[in-house]
Amino acid sequence: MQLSRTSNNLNRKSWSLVFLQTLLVLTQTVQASDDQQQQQQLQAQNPLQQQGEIKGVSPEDQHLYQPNSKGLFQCLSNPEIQIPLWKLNDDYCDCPDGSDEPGTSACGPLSRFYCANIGGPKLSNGQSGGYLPGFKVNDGVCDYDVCCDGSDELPGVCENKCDELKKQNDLLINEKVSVLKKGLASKVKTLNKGKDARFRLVAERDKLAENLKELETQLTQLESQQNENHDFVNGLFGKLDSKLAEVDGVVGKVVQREKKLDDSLSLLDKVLAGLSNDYNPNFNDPAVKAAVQAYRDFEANKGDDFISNDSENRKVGEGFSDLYKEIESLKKQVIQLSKSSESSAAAPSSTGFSLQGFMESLVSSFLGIDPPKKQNTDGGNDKGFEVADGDLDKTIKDIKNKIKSFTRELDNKNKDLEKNYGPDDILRGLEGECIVEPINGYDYKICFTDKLEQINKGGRGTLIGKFDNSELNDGVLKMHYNRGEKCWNGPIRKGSVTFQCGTKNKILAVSEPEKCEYSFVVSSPIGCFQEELDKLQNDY
Ligand code: MAN
Repeated sequence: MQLSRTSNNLNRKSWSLVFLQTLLVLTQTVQASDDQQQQQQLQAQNPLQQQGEIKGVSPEDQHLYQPNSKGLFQCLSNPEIQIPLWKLNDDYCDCPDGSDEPGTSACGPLSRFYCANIGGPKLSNGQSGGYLPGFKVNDGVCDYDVCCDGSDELPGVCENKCDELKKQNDLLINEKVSVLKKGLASKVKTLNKGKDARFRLVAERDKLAENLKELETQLTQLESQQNENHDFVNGLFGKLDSKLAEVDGVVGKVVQREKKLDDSLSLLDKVLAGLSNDYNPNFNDPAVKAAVQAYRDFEANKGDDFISNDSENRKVGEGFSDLYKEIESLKKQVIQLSKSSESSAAAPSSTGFSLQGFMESLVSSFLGIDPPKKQNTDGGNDKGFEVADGDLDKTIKDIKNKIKSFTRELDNKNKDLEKNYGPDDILRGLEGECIVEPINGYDYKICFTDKLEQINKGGRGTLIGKFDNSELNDGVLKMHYNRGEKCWNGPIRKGSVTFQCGTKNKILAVSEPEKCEYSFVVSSPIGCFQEELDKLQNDY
């Protein structure tokens, strides 16, 4: 009995346990089926989650929304946070990264919404499908620029415009392709002109460099010839001067000796005159009588020019001084004459008169020496002293001036060759071309490789800048103009020109984003690039 009661008790307990367990399982099953039902119900009600696809997620990202082994969704950037699937797109933000609400605006800018845009135009990413930031979803605005299918709003709010927009876009693309093709064809001509212009400039630069070299050689020759000639004339007159000094010395000595003789003679004359007058004839001294007689005979026959006087001696001295002066003046004339003849060193004399020959014979006969031998550099045909028109100093001066201006010109050409005229020097192809457009009360004038001007109604042009350089960035060509007129109370004016593809050169717009800094948009064939055409043709 006891045993059976005990056994009964045990059975009751076991049954209770089994019952409880069964109840628990049943409750869980009912709960799970409630969850599933709720989820199914929500899915059925929720247009944001249809046909097993998570709304707002691109086809390639759908797999990220597969439930894990526990049947839960793991937030994409925070996998430790796991939520039941029915919480996806339930308009409540559960995940910190917004990944549970791709099809609603619940997570604001954290989430992003994908719209498929089937049949729509390709977007800038090269695909039709686009992404909108989450806060633009269900805001009552149809964001057709990204979602042409209108799927960013609840059904019925935005009609699908993908077909219509695709047609419009196709027209635009076709137009763009046609402009690009025409522009590129015309660009080839400008490119060729640019290449020719560079070629010409290089040829001019090389010719200039060659001329400059020739002038420098000529200058060196003329300068050394000038020095040589001056040395020659100076040497010649140096010898003449020393010979004259020698002769002057000898003549001086002769004059002095003559003076001494004159003095002695005067003394003797006085002595003999005294003797002749004062001797005593009563003393019969035959020697005295003979001397007196001889003196009286001499006096009677000597003539007027027997004794020289000082004035004659002076004349000899003055004669030498005049000779020196004449030689000095002759030296000056010779130097002048030699300069003139040197200047035409390369040209033979038309007169046939040779200064060198003349000088050599003149000086040599005066000196009684052989004429000096001048070294010839041209095989014996010495033209250095032949007389012709012109002036060596002037020729040298002219050559020096020419060298200066040639050097400046060469420098400018080299600088120009280093300037950035765009890819393949294309801007050189627009050399000399200008375009004008009236905008905002001014005429704006762009001369491509020259000046950029703002012309007022009175016709006065204000220089915005002179062409300086260009750059090509991301397929966009830009020219820079610098060093314009100073702005009143402001900076030096400058401007930039951005090219866009067009069939003609035309100023489309101008703005002054900063005071006296101007920004132009110009359509031109040189703004067209094959890469852009290829991209358009490949992408659309
Ligand atoms: C002129 C023009 C303007 C410029 C002002 C600056 O009016 O060149 O573009 O802004 O001068 O004083």
